[in-house]
Amino acid sequence: MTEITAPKSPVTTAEFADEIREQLKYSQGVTVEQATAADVYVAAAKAVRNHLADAWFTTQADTVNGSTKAVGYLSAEFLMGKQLENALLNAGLTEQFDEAVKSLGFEPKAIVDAEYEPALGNGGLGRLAACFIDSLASLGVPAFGYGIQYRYGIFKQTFDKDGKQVETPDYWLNNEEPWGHIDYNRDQKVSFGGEVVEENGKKVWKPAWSVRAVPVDYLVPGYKSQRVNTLRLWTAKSYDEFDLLAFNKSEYMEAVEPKVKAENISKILYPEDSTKVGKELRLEQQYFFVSASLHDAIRVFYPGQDKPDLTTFPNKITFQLNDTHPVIGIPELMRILIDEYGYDWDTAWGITQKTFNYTCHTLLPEALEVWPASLIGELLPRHLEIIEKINDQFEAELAAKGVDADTAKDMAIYTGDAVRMAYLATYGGSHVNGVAALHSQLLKDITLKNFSDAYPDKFTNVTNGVTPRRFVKLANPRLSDLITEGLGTDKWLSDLEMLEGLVPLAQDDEFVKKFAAVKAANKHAFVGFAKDHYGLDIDENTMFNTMVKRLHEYKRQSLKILAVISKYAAIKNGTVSADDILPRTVFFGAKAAPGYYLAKMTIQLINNVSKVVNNDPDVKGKLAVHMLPNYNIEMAQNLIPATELDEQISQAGKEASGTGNMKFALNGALTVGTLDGANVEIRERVGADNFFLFGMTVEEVEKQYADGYDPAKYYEADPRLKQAIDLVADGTFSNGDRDTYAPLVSDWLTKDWFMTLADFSSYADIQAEIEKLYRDPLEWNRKALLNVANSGFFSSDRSIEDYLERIWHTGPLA
Ligand code: CR6
Repeated sequence: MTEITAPKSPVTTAEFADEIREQLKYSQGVTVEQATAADVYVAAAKAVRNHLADAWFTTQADTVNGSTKAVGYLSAEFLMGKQLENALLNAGLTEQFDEAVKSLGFEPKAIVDAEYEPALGNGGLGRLAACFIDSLASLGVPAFGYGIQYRYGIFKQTFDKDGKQVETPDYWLNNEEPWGHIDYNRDQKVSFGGEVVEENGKKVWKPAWSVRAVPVDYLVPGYKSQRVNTLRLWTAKSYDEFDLLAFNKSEYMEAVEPKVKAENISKILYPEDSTKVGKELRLEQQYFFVSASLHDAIRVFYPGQDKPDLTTFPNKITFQLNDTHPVIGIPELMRILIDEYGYDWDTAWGITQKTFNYTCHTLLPEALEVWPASLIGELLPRHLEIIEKINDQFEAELAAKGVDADTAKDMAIYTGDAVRMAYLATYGGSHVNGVAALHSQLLKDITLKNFSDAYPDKFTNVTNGVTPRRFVKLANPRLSDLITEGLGTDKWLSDLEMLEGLVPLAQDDEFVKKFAAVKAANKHAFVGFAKDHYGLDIDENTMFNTMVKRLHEYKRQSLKILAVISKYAAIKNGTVSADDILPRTVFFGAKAAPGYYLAKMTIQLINNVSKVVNNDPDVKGKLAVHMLPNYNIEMAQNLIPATELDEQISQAGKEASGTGNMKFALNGALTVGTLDGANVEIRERVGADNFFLFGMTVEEVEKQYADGYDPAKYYEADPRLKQAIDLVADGTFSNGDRDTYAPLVSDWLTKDWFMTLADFSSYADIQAEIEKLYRDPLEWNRKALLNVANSGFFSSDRSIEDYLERIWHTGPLA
């Protein structure tokens, strides 16, 4: 990797303080004396943004004028997290900021904390997109992130007195948002509905209504690359402010209807994760941002040209489809090329197929989007015609390849009543990738097997990664300093595999003790964070054991809570002696999709186990459980560095990759996990001795399904499990009420689709091994350090390099 020395236009502390003062005065309209932390945050954000402007313009110019193909990352979600610290780091202004802010009489941390976290994503997929655009900029690759500026991000989570999840809207734009630049002059028109007619032998779409897509540009600064890319998020505006005729008749609600309808499109992020939601509005959102983005790319790369030569389009930009959400882009590009620019079908198809690539992020069949043809026909009639024609062509191609009729039928993109978006993406693009080695293999063997048989060369893998700038440097400054000390350089931040240089230091007891001291300090800091944010009193002399991720049955928070209950019961019964108890604090963080009944009930159970356990004097100092509300990036940045044991316990074959697992390993937690997703690769790299493996393999899971899985058998066989489930059933965690968790208990005993019960015994058994090691702090920390040293592979920089080589075939700007 080329080392480019960073920041342009360095400023002194005094100059930066002046810039903040100016922003306060001329843009916020307050004096330094009047300013609050929130004012200073906005002023500092604008000041740092100004510093990035020149590099942003140069990057844009080089992107358009150069010969390096750009990357367009089409994603319905970008879960960015707070921006200020990251922008300062990448602009090389952190120290100036700290000093400047102090000179103005503020604490730097208070200013950074005043930012409201933008939460335009659900979980892993959205955060991955944010890590990828950070890495693209840091590697100097010209790129655009394209998505939606939702007015409401993922809901805010609180709990009611019964421990149930309560969702409240996340109105993040209620606060001044200094990063996004709204650009009314580069808008796009996006149309819907109506009909297709024939005019002079040509198909002409006569849409019924249109919305105005207005771009909001976010700067994406690279770390030490001097490059600043663009994240362009579209917001929907109405062409008709209101209907004056209706207004004059006092029909006020009717008068604003068109505006409301248009603006609804970018109003809210669907709070679903790995689940299919077939909603009309969701399809509108997808088409809205994809259509605007494709037109925008043509505008950017062929400025001022009425008749651009779009056969060169795939040389200008390659579009990555982040899951199926943007797949409507395939028929949309066909439509643009044929209807708007007059290309013939075959030329248009050649361009389209070269332009797109598809990343699949799931193994759950229900999470692959399938749209009713009637809905597409109503909303996008021309696109449905194009999809039908793509399907005809596909069928002919399969027949020519000798694929039998039954198989071809199974592979249909268009079934007559539905459109399978994953199949459309697989056929309509050049490459398909999964997000971890195991996942990509299972896609080929199971989910997309027929496609892999017919088009083996399309399939590849790119294992996910996370950005070390946010998730090590910013989240864990103490560890970062120690790594820099150990390696004698901070270059590891742009070349994470350099962490391997720490391997020999794992044999140096003094270094391991320093590493242990970092963890202890992070735990101490988290205790303060938890006190401030949640009012909790946490005992830092306990093992910090964390499970944070979306609440989903396949992730098996149930397994963890049942193990906690079983431990609680053992302490209560005196089955374990006081000396044998390893004090633990268990942290959960998880949002459940609002309509996901069993997931919400699991949250309620965790909250009530927490209430009972934490208030029971018999287990005081030995076991505590906390369900932390509203898991988000900020919490991740604080909790992950403080965690000692991380839970990655999904049923084998269900978690496509996971990225939390990578963040924990890089921050020196040991993992207890199954052979699932990227756990497999983490374990391979950190070493089997430094990973707590338990549970069934994919093959064993498949065999159980085939043989007819019976969860009750496991309930009867392991008294620990039986006791835990009985305590849930008998009302111990519901004030004696036996009905509260009856649906959950019944699901466990009769269905248990993700085989929590079958894996319980091996999960409970491995706890002894975990606790034994924890009692030897030097050995524990040695292994934790080896996790850090061997996890450099999981940088999103490496993921991007894999995409460049295997899929995009492009590279950094010259
Ligand atoms: N839920 C996968 O489930 C993966 C991320 C990013 C997910 C998870 O294992 O790490 O994508 N899938 O690749 C979807 O969102 C469909 C996720 O975040």
